[in-house]
Amino acid sequence: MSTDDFDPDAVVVAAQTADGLSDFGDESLNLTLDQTIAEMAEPSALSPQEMSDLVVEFVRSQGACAVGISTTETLAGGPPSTDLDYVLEGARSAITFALPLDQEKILKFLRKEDHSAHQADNLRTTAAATGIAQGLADYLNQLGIPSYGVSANLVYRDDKPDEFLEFHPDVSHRYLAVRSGVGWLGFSGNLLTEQFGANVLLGTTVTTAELVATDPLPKEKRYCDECQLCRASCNSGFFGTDGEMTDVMIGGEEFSYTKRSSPRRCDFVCGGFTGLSKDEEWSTWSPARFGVPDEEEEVLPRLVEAVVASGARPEFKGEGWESSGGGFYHPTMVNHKVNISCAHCQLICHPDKEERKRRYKVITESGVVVQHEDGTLEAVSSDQARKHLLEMSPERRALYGVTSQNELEE
Ligand code: B12
Ligand code: SF4
Ligand code: SF4
Repeated sequence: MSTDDFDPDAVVVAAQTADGLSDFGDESLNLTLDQTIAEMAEPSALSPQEMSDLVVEFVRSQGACAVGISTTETLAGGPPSTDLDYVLEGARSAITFALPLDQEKILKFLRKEDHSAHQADNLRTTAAATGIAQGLADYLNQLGIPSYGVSANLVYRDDKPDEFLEFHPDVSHRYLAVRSGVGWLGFSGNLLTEQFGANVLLGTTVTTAELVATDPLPKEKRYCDECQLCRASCNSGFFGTDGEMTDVMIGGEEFSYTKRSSPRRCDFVCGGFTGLSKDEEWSTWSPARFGVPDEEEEVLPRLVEAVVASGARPEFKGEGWESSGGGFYHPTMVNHKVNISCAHCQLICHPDKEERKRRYKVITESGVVVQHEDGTLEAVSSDQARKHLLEMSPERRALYGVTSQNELEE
């Protein structure tokens, strides 16, 4: 048929038969088209496996490097943060996925060459995880399947007095991810994926759709060999040292990670309020050197002191839309930004053990960070860092956690 013979009205008439479906004369063509139209418009035409394939493809097509599905059956008996009903009544399944962080930016962050680029990548990947989860929920909601996009981070339960500061998540992406095979929980408690190790961020969509659960990662793909380089690169004392583990049962499967102390320790260091190593030879990106107490009950008062001091220091610098500016807002603080200053336990954990060792060397040989008056950060030798602080006024030095000159001269 040439384009001159084409009659669009004839096609419309042919397609609009009494049953509302197509009639092109050819029976086999009719069957295929009728099926396609029904499937395209009616989700119930899809089997649970087809619907599962669809949601997995949805998040993969948006950049997920690993995806898993958990159901109320496979999450049964898990900790409270595996209860899907908490965010969506009648929920039956959850799709959890991992988004990789940029490796080049991670290496520059660990070498202390560029703080802002990795932080910006982390913030945008977090936003993308929330956005993809919400996008899938929007899609399913519009197909008539009630669904909910879980925020990637910084949403904490506040149901009981003082619960907010316990940092119990609405839904724990890690628990859902490990149960559904997105990755495996390492010694650090971080979720380790086969391809990018712990260098990923996680997202979840909760749905009332009946989906087919995926299995936990097979043994041969669980690479954590308890090298403990995560613990060695942590200046906060977050990870236990006595071999005690936290064991969690989820849907009849047991998962373990090292016993950790209060999340306040990680807040202290990863939030940028302090960062110097015990031997004073290297630091995180924090220019402050408040000591993290060994005694658990002393951590919170010391953290409060360090947080107050940080408010009077210049903001971290970072210019232009490609940077993270002076940090990001956290719900525990009003009108004051915090910065990702460590994340060593996550960023060091690459599937290749030799790469983990290289990253440990990089971290411990990258120097000590100091802050200039305009807010810029610079990594220098430990001696230069002491000199930098000695040249400050006592008042300004106190903002970095140094209250006596002797501490620097010893
Ligand atoms: C709270 C939180 C923190 C807290 C506490 C960490 C923790 N305990 O897991 C702090 C501030 C310390 C923290 C630090 C970090 N975090 Co964080 N954090 C979260 C958050 C919001 C929930 C973590 C979680 O699942 N906790 C539950 C379990 C794992 O914690 P638990 O203490 O062992 O739980 C025990 C009890 O508390 C109890 N329990 C569990 N849940 C609940 C709920 C209730 C109501 C009750 C009563 C009890 C209870 O049962 C458990 C067994 O005894 C998630 C986002 C999310 N919504 O999932 C991100 C998340 C885990 N964080 C992430 C990251 C990257 C980090 C950091 C590297 C910092 C950074 N730069 O971003 C460090 C890593 C520290 C570490 N090794 O864990 C990523 C992890 C990615 C990965 N590959 O694993 C996540 C998933 C964010 C994301 N969307 O990607 N984090
Ligand atoms: S750094 Fe080593 S011990 Fe820690 S989680 Fe990764 S592989 Fe496991
Ligand atoms: S993010 Fe840093 S301070 Fe927090 S647990 Fe990991 S290594 Fe320790």
